[in-house]
Amino acid sequence: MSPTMEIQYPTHAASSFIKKQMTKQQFTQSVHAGSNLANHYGALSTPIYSSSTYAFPNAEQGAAIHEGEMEGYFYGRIGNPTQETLESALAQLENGEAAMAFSSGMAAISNALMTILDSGDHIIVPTSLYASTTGLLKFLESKMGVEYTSVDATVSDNYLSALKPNTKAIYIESPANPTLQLTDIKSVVEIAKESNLITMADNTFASPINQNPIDLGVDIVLHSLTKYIGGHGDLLAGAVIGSKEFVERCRWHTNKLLGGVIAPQVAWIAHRGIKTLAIRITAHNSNALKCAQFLESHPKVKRVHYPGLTSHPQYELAKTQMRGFGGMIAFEVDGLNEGQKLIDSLNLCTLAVSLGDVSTLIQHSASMTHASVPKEQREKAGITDGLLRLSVGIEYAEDIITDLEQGLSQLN
Ligand code: LCS
Repeated sequence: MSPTMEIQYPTHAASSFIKKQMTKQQFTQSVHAGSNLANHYGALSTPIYSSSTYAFPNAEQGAAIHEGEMEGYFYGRIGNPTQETLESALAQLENGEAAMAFSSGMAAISNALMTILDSGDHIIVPTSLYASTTGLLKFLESKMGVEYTSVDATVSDNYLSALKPNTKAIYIESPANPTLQLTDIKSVVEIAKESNLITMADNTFASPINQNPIDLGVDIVLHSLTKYIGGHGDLLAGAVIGSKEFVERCRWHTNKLLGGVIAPQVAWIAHRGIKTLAIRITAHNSNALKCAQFLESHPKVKRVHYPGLTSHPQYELAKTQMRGFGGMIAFEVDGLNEGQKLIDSLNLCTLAVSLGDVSTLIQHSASMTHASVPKEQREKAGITDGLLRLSVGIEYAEDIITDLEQGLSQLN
């Protein structure tokens, strides 16, 4: 095996599709998005503004800045120049008008949901959903009287059937955690628009390089920046991207009170991550396709869920709404014991939750990320006991495959 680390494009039809669709926008924008040299003495890397408060020029302007009537910084909970650089980059990458960065993905999601939903409102969400998002909805149900309905989001009409007079918003997670199920974003947006509903999409699994929900008509995009955007497993952060009006409500109305603001140091690391996002995602896409093809051909693997496989039931849909198929794979072995045996015998693939890291991570969804979901609901969402989730890193693809192969060879 060659020790070089060139990005390998397999000769699979799907990978030439990925290569063709990645454009100047993804690569050049990643490197430059958000930078504003003139505002920072020409500094190529926006400095970390480690200041919690900002002096007002005078009393009159101080009052105007404090009330958001005049542009300017005054207190770190509302914003900071380093944070603004990150936010501007995120808005550009997702083709949104504005963005706000938060201290975690959950801080972003809870802020957006609480900005939209009032007591008595109803929201429709996918059954296969990040478990803490489901947990948050249960929390909002018991604390605030918000209603939610979970639907199989692979069938768009299920959103239509779940509509109620008090439905306010539709929530999409595509590809979904951990099953990689897709939602037909355009057709769900159509359903929402007919009833004047707000659509929100968690785009964490795809990343803005592979998919832009706003281009498909979605109103609000959510991200855990902890994953691909940070990319190195060294930070926690999140973001809301949407219209200027909505983002300003998240900032001035909700976050001023909830306070889940991103630290300037973390905003700086997240922005640095964006500079290599397109090139990293290209490597994740390419490696994941190779791993998925290997797993699909292995006799100990019962099923592989990866939207870039031609055998995936939503492969055609994936091609219409994604530029690349991402670095996440779910695959099934024969039950919990075999799954645990496999993850315990891997050497290169690290047993850890989270995802989007440059290192390959593997976890067992039923006992880890989705352990809080009752078994019956887990199975309804396609999370079987033998389901393993692989976040394929950017190591040399054959090294990841060799590790998976030796682990699988130890199964019965
Ligand atoms: N959205 C998705 C799709 C996620 O996978 C996660 C975290 C979040 C939002 C929340 O982001 P955070 O607050 O952690 O920045 N997903 C995790 C996972 O699958 N394993 O560990 C965390």
